[in-house]
Amino acid sequence: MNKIVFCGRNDSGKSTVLGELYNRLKQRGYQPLAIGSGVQDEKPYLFKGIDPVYVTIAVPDPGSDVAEDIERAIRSSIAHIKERNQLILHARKALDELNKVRSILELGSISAKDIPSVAAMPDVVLIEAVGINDGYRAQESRQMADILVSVVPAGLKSEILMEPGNVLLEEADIVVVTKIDITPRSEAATTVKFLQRFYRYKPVIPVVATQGVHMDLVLDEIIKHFSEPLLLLDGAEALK
Ligand SMILES: Nc1nc2c(ncn2[C@@H]2O[C@H](COP(=O)(O)OP(=O)(O)OP(=O)(O)O)[C@@H](O)[C@H]2O)c(=O)[nH]1
Ligand SMILES: [Mg+2]
Repeated sequence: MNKIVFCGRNDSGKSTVLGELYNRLKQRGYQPLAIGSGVQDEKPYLFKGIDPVYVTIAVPDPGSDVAEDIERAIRSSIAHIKERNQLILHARKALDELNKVRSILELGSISAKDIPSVAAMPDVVLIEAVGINDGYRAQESRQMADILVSVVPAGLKSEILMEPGNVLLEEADIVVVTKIDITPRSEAATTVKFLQRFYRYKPVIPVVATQGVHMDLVLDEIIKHFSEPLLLLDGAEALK
C-alpha cells in the first residue's frame, strides 16, 4: 500500500492539505486511511469531511516525527474496520431474522436504514508527521514514505529554508507552498522562486489549502508517483 507522508513545520497546513487530498483521492476511486500524529490533527480531518472510520491517531515517541510502529497502526486500523464490518453484517442478518418473525406475527418490518453500510478497505495511507526540529529534518519521515510531501508556509523566511540539514526539503517528492492567500504577494513569490531555484527538478506547487485552490495539481503529482515503474514492480511482487 502506498504511504504518503506529509511533513513540515507546526501550523504549516499539513492536516488541511492531507484532508483535501483524502477527498480528491476518494473522488478518483481510492480509499485512503488518514493517520495523524496528535489530537490537534483530528479536528481539521473531520472538518474536511473525512469519515471517522478512516481516521487514526498514532502519537510518535518524544523527539520523533512519525510513529515508529506505523505498520502496526495501519494493521490495527484495518482490523478495526474489518471488525466493524462484521458487526454490521451481523446486525443486518439479525434484523432479517427479526423481520421474518415479525412478518409471521403480522407486526410489519423494521427498516435497516440506521445500520451503516460496510466500509471499503483502504488502499492508500496518508500519514501526517509532527514537524519536530522546524519540520524538515527528521529522516524517519523520508524512510517511511513512498511519496514524501513537504509542506512549506509561503511566509517562511528564506534563512530557515536555507538552514543546513533540511533533508525533508531536499528529499521531498513534492513541495506544497501553503497560505499564499494570506501572505503578501511579493513574499510568497520569493518563497516559491527560492524553492524552485534550489530544488529545480521537483514540483513546487503554491496552494490555498483551506479552499482547495491548486490542490488538483498536487493530486496529479501524487498519482504520477503511484504509477512509477518501481512502485509497479512492488505491486507485481505483492500479487505473487
Ligand atoms: N489562509 C490559509 N490558511 C491555511 C492554509 N492552510 C492551512 N491554513 C490554516 O492554518 C492553520 C493550521 O493548519 P493545519 O492544517 O492544522 O496545520 P498543521 O501543519 O497540520 O498543524 P499541526 O498539525 O498543529 O502542526 C489552520 O487554521 C488552517 O485553517 C492556506 O492555504 N491558507
Ligand atoms: Mg496537523
